[in-house]
Amino acid sequence: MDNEADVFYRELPKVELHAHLNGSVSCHTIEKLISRKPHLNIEHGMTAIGKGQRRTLEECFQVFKVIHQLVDSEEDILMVATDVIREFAADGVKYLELRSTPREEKNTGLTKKRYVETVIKAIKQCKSEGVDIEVRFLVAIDRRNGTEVAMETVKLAEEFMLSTDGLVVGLDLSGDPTVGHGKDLLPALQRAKNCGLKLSLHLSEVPSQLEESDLLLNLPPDRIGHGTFLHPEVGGSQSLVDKVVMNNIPLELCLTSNVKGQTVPCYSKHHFKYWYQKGHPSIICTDDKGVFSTDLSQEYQLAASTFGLSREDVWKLSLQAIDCIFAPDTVKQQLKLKWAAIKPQVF
Ligand code: 6MZ
Repeated sequence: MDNEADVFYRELPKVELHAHLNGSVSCHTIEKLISRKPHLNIEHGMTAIGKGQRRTLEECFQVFKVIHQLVDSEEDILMVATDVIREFAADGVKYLELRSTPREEKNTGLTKKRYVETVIKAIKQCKSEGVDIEVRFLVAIDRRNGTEVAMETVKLAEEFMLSTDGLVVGLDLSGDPTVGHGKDLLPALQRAKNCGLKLSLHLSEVPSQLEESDLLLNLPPDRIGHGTFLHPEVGGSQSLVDKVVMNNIPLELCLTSNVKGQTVPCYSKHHFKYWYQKGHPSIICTDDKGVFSTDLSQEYQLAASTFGLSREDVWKLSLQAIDCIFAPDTVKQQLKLKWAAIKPQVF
C-alpha cells in the first residue's frame, strides 16, 4: 500500500522529457514479448537492473541489445509503445516526449519508416482511447552508426515532422558515448536544426567528451541529456558551463540511471545538485524506466529526499519542466492550466 508521501509524488502532474522507448519497457511487457519469442531464451534478469544492482555503462548497452531482439516487428513496437505510454500516464505523467532509434529488421520486414509510423500509430491510438497524456516523438540518432546513417535519420525525421501534425518535434543524439565523435555528426545535426527540428543531445555522459561537448554546444542544442561531466567539479570546465548558462539550455537529469550505470558514484553526488543550486533549468527524467527499474514519481521522490526539497520545491520543478518541452506555446499553456487545476488536490 502506498504511503502518503508516495501518493503525493504519484499524483504530482509530471513532464517526462528523456525516455528511450526500448529502455522504458516494463516487466509486464517484457513478459508478453518473451512469450511471443520463447526460442530466444531471454529471461527477465537480462532486460532490467533491479534494486541495489549496478552495471557498467557498457553492460547497460548490452541490455538494450537483448531488448532489441525481443522488439523486432511492427506488432512488437505497437505493443511496446502503447504500453509505455499508458504506464507513463498511470504514473501521473501529463506530457511525454518519447525518443527512439528507427531500426530495420530483415527477418520481419520492418523498415525505419514503418518503425516511425508505428510509434506514431501508438501515440494516436492512446489519444483516441482517451489516455490522459500528450505525447510527442523525437527521432533518435545512435552515434554508433556514423555520419551517413545520421543524415538519413535527419531526413526521415524531417519528413515526419512535416507530415504528422506536430507529433514529431525533434531529434535525439544518443547511443554508447564511448563510440564515435560528435564532429562527424555535426552536418546532420546542423541540418536538423535548420529545418526546425529541436535538438536534445546526450552530452558529457562520460568524462572523456569535453572537446566534443564544446563543439556540440556551439550549435547550440535545445536541451542536454545528462551533461554529467560538464562542470569543473567533476573535470569539466567553466567555459562549458558558461555556454550552457548563456544559452539557457535545460538539462535532462536521470538520477537512478546514472547511479546504476555507475557514471555517478551515489545519489548525493549527482550533478542535479550543481545545476539546481545555480537555478538552471533542471528536469527530472527516467532515461530507461524499464532497464533501470524506476518510474518518474520515484525519481522526483529520490531527488527530494536526497537534496532536501520541500513539496513546494518539487511542485515548482515539475511546473518549470513545462517551459522546456519541444511542443509549441499553445501546448505549454494547456499544460499550465492542467497543473493549476490539479494543485489543490495534491497539496
Ligand atoms: C546513451 C542511451 C542510454 O532507441 O531502441 N540509450 N544512449 N546513454 C544512455 N544512458 C543509459 N539509454 C538508452 O532505445 C534504446 C536505445 O537508446 C539509447 C541507446 O542507443 C539504446 O540502444 P531505442 O528505443
